[in-house]
Amino acid sequence: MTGGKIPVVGIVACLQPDMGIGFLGGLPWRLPNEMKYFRQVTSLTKDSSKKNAVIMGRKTWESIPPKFRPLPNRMNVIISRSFQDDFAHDKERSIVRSNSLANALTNLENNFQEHLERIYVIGGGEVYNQIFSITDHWLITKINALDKNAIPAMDTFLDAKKLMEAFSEQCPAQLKEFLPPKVELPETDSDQRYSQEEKDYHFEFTLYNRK
Ligand code: NDP
Ligand code: 53V
Repeated sequence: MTGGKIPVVGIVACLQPDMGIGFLGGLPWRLPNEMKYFRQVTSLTKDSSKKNAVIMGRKTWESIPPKFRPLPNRMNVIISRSFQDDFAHDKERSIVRSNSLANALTNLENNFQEHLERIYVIGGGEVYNQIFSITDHWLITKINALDKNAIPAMDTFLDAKKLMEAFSEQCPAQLKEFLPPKVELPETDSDQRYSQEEKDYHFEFTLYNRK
């Protein structure tokens, strides 16, 4: 069967207002409920015959605790300029190693179109910076520190200007519709937003579509 192209979706958790995403190669926070959302969104599909692919930079791959990688039930695509091959697929482990983002996307499109529902780009900063022109959607978890005097240290950021130029935030109902029905969302708050508090943070799940 042939179809349109596989949608490419950026997924990221950012601390407001500066859109910080990382520190010293790791995440600046430990938020199990946000991680659960990330796992469900990237693992679940609307069409049960399909899977999702997750594309990540080599540094993000290396920062995932070894016992959690490859991320289960997803095709894990790691990109590094030092890899030899355009697209080397280890089917047993569901890992692909690719020497460029363009090669990774082209090969997924050409060889896995019928089997993949979405391609999620899961980080980190260098890779996000390259995908504003090719993503169809962004799933952004907007995190706020409850105590404005206790902001964690961050050294990696999402380019908010590039995001705002090309994408606009959708209403919460659109987010719900976009996600596979089995993704668990918190109750909506008084503003009808999907938000929750965890540890020292408040966060909100949002969807941005291309303008
Ligand atoms: P990345 O994870 O973006 O990895 C960068 C590496 O990816 C490069 O050094 C290169 O590998 C490879 N790469 C990038 N672009 C290409 C390309 N076009 N073709 C081939 N290879 C490419 O690193 P960052 O340091 O920017 O980001 C890591 C940070 O992001 C960490 O702090 C992490 O915790 C955070 N993060 C945060 C997330 C969030 O949602 N808050 C999500 C994911 C990560 P090589 O050097 O081998 O050539
Ligand atoms: C995202 C840097 C939203 C992500 C990446 C893949 C990530 C990075 C990482 C560690 C993990 C800490 C941890 C524990 C268990 C399992 C994993 C995979 C990780 C994950 O170190 C990410 C991400 C998140 C969390 N949320 N919204 N978007 N791209």
